Amino acid sequence: MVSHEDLSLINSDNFEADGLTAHQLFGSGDGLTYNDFLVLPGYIDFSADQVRITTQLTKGIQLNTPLVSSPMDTVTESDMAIAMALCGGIGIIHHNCTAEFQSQEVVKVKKYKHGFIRDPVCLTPTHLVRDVLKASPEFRLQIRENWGGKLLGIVTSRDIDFKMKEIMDEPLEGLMTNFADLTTAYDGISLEDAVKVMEKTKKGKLPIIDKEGHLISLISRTDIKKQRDYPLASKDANDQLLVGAAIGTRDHDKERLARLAEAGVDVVVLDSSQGNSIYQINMIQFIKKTYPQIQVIAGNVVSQKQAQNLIKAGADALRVGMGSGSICITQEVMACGRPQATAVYKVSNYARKFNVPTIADGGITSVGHILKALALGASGCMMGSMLAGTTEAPGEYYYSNGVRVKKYRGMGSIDAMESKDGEGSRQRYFQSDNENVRVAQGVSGAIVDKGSIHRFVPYLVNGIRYGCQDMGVRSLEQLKEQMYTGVLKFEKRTASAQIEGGVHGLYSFEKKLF
Ligand code: CPR
Repeated sequence: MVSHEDLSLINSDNFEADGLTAHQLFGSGDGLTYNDFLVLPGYIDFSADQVRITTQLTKGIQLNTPLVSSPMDTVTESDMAIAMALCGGIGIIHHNCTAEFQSQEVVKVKKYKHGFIRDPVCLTPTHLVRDVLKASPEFRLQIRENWGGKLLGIVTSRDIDFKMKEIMDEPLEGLMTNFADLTTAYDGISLEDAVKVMEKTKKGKLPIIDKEGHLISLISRTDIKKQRDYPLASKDANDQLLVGAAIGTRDHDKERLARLAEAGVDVVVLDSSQGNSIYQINMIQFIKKTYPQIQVIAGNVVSQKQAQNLIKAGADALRVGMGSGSICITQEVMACGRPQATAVYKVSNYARKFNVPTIADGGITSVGHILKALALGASGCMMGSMLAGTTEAPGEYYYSNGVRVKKYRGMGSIDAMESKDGEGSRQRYFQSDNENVRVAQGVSGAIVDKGSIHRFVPYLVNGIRYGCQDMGVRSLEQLKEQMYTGVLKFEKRTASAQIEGGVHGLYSFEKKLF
């Protein structure tokens, strides 16, 4: 039985100092990384699925999850951007490529329609069965059209798989189902209506064509059955997926920007390792004046002084980080940068006075790091290595010592800067196109196969929700509010605390995350 005195004591908030406020944690002048501290747990009176993780990516764009894929040529092209947007985040298409390629990738995301296959394999009537196998080894969708693009017929596995060996050298002409016998639908049809047509006609494939009969896309019954819903998907007012693209700040980037704007890009990232420059200020002002509909993420910055210039110029969000990336040797080579936790806290604390969201970029290697970045005031988390190695990342898998891996490289690595279309990458690090001696700021490596973004990102999303629950906050806004008002408490971790916090003392173990 608790006595009266005990009750009044227990009801008073009369604690000795227990934990540090963020202000105290970062007040000492030491630069801290995500591993140098922990958040103290709060009070739970709600379930994890009640946690709202909606956030502002920029002043004008809200996302349902705070996750952003980095504009790197081994991380984000259209496949990644589509998957990220479907899962509630956003992908930023890299610019280590021609302006034409980059804007096409943006178009693919904007034109993406859930359930519609965007690039069905197309061959001509004179192609042979063996060509079908080459073009689409798993032969899921064998469509054929003439070179002008008009749909003439369709070949599916049912037409060829029984007698495959005997007909290897037969032209498709005699095997296909002719256009006249096909059920097709016109572009613009909704997925629901298309499914109804397929149910009625009992067809497995429904080609979608335009008024002239050109093939636009394809719907496949088996694929639809595999489709899931994406309730968190990031969409614009026209119901199209959101997408970003990176650009530099040179004059000819204005041409790139014009193409991206025409393609319908929602947000551009001014891609520089040190964003506090006259070039970037001029570019922000130019974009805000010329394309007011496009949001601008400026950066990278790590100090309040750097942030001030870009906010003044009109940035809609700031990208924070210098030297914390997994592939990065900037701090070693340039002697400049800042430990990432300090950078995120300091810049976010300044930018919030102007309602400018910040994106913590680089150095995230776990869900815990995402949570810490958010707890320090970031509104979004940009990731490279976390998302590289997934099915949707550009590049092919290969085997290294028996392990299935994909390439992942820094944009300032020699490899990226010397690549054919590596101008974007060179610009990010202020290197001229015909420099005799390059100064690398990153390395090139490999990442183990992580499977699909469609499995990995939901794991991150759930992890964020459970983490917020442990901290006792029901939303990312509440997380920030508690941090800034000093309710959320932190603690530094000594070197031995970090060892204690990891797996230790085991002879062997398997780390399976989801
Ligand atoms: P991780 O998520 O892999 O730790 O870091 C990705 C971030 O690293 C990128 O979004 C970018 O800001 C930064 N980055 C990319 N290439 C880099 C090189 Cl070569 N050097 C320094 N930072 C780099």
